[in-house]
Amino acid sequence: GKKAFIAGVADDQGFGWAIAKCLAEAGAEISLGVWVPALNIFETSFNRGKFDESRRLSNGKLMEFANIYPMDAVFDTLDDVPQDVRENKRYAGNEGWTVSECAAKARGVAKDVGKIDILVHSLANGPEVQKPLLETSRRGYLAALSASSYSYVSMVQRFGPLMNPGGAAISLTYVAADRVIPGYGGGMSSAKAALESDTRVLAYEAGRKYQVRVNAISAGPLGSRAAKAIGF
Ligand code: ZID
Repeated sequence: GKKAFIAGVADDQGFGWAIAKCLAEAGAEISLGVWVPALNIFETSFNRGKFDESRRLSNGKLMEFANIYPMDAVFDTLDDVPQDVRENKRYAGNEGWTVSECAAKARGVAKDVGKIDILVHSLANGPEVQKPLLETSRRGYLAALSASSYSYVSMVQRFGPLMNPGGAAISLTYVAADRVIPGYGGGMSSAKAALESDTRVLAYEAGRKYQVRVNAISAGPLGSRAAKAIGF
């Protein structure tokens, strides 16, 4: 079976979960990268059976995850993590959650069970998404790009070497990258434009280097936590 690593699942409402479900139906083994501040509630809900109904596969079994890793895709290495984040109580209880450390953990797994075939980036964050671009701060804009665009570059960089030739990386984009969508502010439209351009360049580079495909899907609307937060 294929091995998939999916970053950006923290409940059963978003695209990451839906993709996990499809891959599980197709027989893939799935590992998750869960945003550190959301991990505790995700695991608690999971263990209490809150997701059991949506874990049910057509064969009657429940979808299982081979690994659930804490992850924060705005940090590449431990050196990048500022003191206040290191000491934050939601982060301090977890370790190895930067992108490079997640890849290193996955590599440990890969040694035992084989390399990754499918890499999914289903994450975005724009702290000022509710503000029009005209009112967006530099900090908010750069945060949107860091979480929503560079995070994909970082993942393909760090996970690319762990992927089987013929594998595929995929991210989720939005048409606001090339058309004006009022309400999709805070630099999120810019972030999706960067994501789409980077996807083309990464496809060229990682295609040659690792023989993997790199794509982005422009998603239709889904009532995820992220979408509800911006009233979409
Ligand atoms: P979600 O909240 O389920 O997933 C986002 C995940 O990102 C959450 O689990 C967060 O914990 C995680 N996350 C945030 N920051 C970090 C971080 N630093 N490190 C690691 N994880 C982090 O929401 P979702 O499923 O909507 O989002 C998944 C992807 O789909 C994102 O890239 C979205 O931008 C993209 N997407 C979603 C929608 C939608 O409708 N839900 C649309 C387009 C793209 C869209 O808004 N018509 C109208 C609207 C839309 C499409 C068509």
